[in-house]
Amino acid sequence: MIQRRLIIPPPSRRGLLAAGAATFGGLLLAGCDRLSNAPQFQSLLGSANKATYGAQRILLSGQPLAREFQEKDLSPVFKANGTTLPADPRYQAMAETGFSDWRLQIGGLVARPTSLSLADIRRLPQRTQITRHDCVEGWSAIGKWTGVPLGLILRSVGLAPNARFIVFRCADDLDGSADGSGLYYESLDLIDAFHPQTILAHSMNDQPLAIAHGAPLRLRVERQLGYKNAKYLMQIEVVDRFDRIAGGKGGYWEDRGYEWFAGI
Ligand SMILES: Nc1nc2c(c(=O)[nH]1)N[C@H]1C(S)=C(S)[C@@H](COP(=O)(O)O)O[C@H]1N2
Ligand SMILES: [Mo]
Repeated sequence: MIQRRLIIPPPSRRGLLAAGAATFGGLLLAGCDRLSNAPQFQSLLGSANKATYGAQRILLSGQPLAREFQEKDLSPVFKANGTTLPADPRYQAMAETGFSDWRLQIGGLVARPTSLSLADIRRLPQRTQITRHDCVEGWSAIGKWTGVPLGLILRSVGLAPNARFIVFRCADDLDGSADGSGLYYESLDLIDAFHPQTILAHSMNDQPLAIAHGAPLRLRVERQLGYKNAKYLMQIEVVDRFDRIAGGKGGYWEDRGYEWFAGI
């Protein structure tokens, strides 16, 4: 097993709270129907998945935002960590053509599976945020991220009623395994997936994402530790459970002993 030095202690109490909230969210979905059937609510939501959206709005009303910073706070150097160039020749071929052939696959428990090009993603409504990234190895850096809110994409593909987690699959195999067992992946519950600061970022500090930082697209989930912020996104899969995926713990580092709920 790969050893990393854990400096930030695992927030086990918040982990328990979040687990409880996720279950509560499932229960709430049924009860939200009445609210989401109200006419003004319907016009607000358009074709979005109403029950899920309603449940998320209620749950998130008590969810704090991660602190946002100013331009002057940007770190002069933002360390690149973990993979800095995926070895997969298919990835490198896409990088050579500016990722024009790259597509983000979105599937699993969704009403409308789809795939999006980088141009598609740049055309959607964007959010920019300046936040601090905290790695368990004990370093932090402040960066500016621009991308599309994950919640917006999830609402447009429509979550199935049994959707519980969002799994992110990446292009890099950290172990260099031949069988794909070291492929980086991560997962979030719906609370973090629909959090307003959870974005799929294509730009960092006003520039297209560098390869070292996860080009062409990475997850930014600002209330969780660095390793939850999956780089080199290839696929998003909506699931009801993740215990049958890879090592069963919901992420590459989780499978190697780290907390799944890596709240800061
Ligand atoms: N696909 C992928 N995502 C990843 C990693 C990785 O090795 N591969 N490392 C994680 C860790 S531990 C950290 S701290 C951040 C580092 O992001 P950065 O390279 O932009 O600093 O990415 C996270 N996401
Ligand atoms: Mo990290």
